[in-house]
Amino acid sequence: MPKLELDDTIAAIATPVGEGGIAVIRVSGPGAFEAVEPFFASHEHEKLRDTPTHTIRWGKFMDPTGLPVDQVLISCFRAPRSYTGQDVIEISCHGGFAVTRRILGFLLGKSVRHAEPGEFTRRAFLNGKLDLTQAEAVLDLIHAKSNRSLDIAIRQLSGSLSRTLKELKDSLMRLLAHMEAYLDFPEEDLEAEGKASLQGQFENVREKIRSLIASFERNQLIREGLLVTLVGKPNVGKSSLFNALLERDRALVSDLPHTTRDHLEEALEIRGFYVRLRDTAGLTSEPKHPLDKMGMDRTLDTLKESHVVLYVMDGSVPFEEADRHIFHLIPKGKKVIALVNKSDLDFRARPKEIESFLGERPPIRLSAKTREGFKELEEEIANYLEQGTCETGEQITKLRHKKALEAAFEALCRAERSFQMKMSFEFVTPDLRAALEAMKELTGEIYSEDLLDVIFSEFCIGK
Ligand SMILES: Nc1nc2c(ncn2[C@@H]2O[C@H](COP(=O)(O)OP(=O)(O)OP(=O)(O)O)[C@@H](O)[C@H]2O)c(=O)[nH]1
Ligand SMILES: [Mg+2]
Repeated sequence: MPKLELDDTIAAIATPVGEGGIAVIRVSGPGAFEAVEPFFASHEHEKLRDTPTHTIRWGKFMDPTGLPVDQVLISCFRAPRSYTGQDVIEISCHGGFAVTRRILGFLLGKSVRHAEPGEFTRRAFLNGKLDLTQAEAVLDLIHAKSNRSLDIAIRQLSGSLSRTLKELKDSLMRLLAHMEAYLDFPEEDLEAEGKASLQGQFENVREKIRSLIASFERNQLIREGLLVTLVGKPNVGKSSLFNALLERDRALVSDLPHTTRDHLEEALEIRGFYVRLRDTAGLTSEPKHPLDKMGMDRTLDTLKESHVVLYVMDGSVPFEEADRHIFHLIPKGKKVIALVNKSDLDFRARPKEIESFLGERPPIRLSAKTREGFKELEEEIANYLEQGTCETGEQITKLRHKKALEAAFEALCRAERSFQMKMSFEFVTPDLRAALEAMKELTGEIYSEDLLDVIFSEFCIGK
């Protein structure tokens, strides 16, 4: 990406491409008002340059020959009270492919250029409207696929992570200031009380950083979705359960074994969590057809990746040795929820036999046909996610955050070790400073153009 300036004016369509009720074209920069003025005929014959900030004007967007292009609403925001911190105009026009292109086309020219992806938010960051973690939260908010990820993104955008990081930075600065004070007055001997207090400060910051790092793993499941896979013998009703959970006929279902040959994946939301549900080819101890074998190999690969395995049995037929065999194909350590399907039919599997290998947790009896037992299943999945993810306290969402915090953590631990070894404070302060720098990189107080390019290139144009 070329080096981006702040003092030019940019424009882009901020809404998705296609047809819709309205679309918004956003213009930001010192020349925003002048750029739109020649094309706007206000209903009240008012000039845009006289329009106060945070007001909306109705009128027509005219082409250079004076012919109307569309009826529009123009929202005016004057610097610094705008999203980017600059003069901003948002043109709300009708949401059509041609109309938005035409309006944008007239605006772009000598004094206005097309915005790069994420450039509006990049300007907001450069103008101090957002710190870097908040700018990243804008992207998380747009990409959120469930209520839980949305909650985390909005909290981060509101600045709650920024406040926690600021507290950590302040604590590190206090620690550094104490150490430096003793450096300046080497004759002053540090008393036991002072040492204990410094040690307490080290521990406090260290543990807070550790807890933030740990929140990354938990959040990964919330963001990227829990992979939940249905496995079992052919014909036990995996595809029927898949369809019933999705509430639509996505997978083929038949009473012929091996109906499903390849796995299918669909997203759904369970109690606010983003879940990726997978249907798989039925497993047998001895596949007869080469295609069955290929399907089974795929199922075994899927099992390795899964976070939760829904192990399905058919309660309407006697339990077989094959059920036990399949159960043992599930890799150790996976969260397994055992399901006995077809509860609407007579129960012919003997519970004792099932329990003999499932262990202490009884299976959930359910029916793809009547949806009996679905609540219990959803609860079990949600409980698993809540245990794994919903600790109270602040959370981080990006690998970048994790890496910066790990760098801060390591530097802090080095400083703490030197302090405990009673080394001169000259050997402690450089590591403390390194920890502080890592924290500043996290919030964007220290940044490089390359870093901004990486972060904002993930954004869509117009954000
Ligand atoms: N009565 C009843 N029939 C069911 C239920 N679930 C599935 N079936 C029937 O069982 C048969 C097999 O269902 P599928 O969903 O195709 O089974 P599958 O496990 O996906 O089978 P494969 O794809 O071959 O591995 C079909 O005839 C379904 O209508 C249920 O809860 N109750
Ligand atoms: Mg199937």
